[in-house]
Amino acid sequence: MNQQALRSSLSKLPLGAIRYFDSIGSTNDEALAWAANDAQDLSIVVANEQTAGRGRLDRPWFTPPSTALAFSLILRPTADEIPFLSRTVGLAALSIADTMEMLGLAPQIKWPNDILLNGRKVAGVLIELVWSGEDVDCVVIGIGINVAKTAVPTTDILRFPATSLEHVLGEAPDRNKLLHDILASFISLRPHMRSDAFMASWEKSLAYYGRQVRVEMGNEQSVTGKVTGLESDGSLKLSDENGKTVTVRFGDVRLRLFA
Ligand code: BT5
Repeated sequence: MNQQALRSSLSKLPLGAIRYFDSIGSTNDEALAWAANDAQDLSIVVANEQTAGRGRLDRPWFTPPSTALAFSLILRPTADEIPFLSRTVGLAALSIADTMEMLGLAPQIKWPNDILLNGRKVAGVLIELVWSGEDVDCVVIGIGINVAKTAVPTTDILRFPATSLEHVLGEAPDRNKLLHDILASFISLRPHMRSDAFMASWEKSLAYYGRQVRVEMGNEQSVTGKVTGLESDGSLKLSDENGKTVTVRFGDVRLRLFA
């Protein structure tokens, strides 16, 4: 990733500052420290390689050099946005999905934070918060996308099948252009995050809509049911075997093939 090309590709977007690293532990760690300090709204940290990239629950996120897009976007939410912060993961996922659609692809959002192509994970989102007392001061949105085939980890570390843009498109798209388009899409969707239309398009992009799934919530706890949509805070709604609505706030969703 050429830093100059990156900066010039992003120069027309209304971003805060940009920090670029050839190699870093995790862009989210850098962004969290920056956010706790003086980062402006829409500042970003971009890396060509991560040596300690993280997913949820400190799971590893694999980002080998020059193969992937790994970045963290810092938001300083306005008072109007604060009540809707739990929708941020949808905002990020829809920005990625919209950009992939512009490439002629058919992405789906596997609730809450995965983007799938042909049923395989091509990207993940990790949202972390910086608090000031009892208030949220900043939101850090970490995004990892497998661009080249070699970004995809070997199957033994995967919890779910993975793919890359190169696998699906036949060639790896330009990472600077991809980053530009995702950020542009994020910036244009952000003012609509509070609307019902935003929730409708998020629901429309959901993988497994109307299908039977199991949601694993850790500590050997799980629920099963048919995906019926999203609550207004972005929680997943399932209809259980008795037709009762069950709401899930966190977990890993799996399709139940023999339900
Ligand atoms: C995620 O977590 O999917 C969130 C990933 C966020 C990564 C970005 S990169 C920029 C920023 N800086 C960071 O340090 N992180 C963010 P989760 O749903 O918990 O999925 C994690 C699981 O995905 C792991 O346990 C692996 O099984 C699998 N995995 C790891 N690397 C992968 C890859 N490159 N492609 C597909 N799956 C992967």
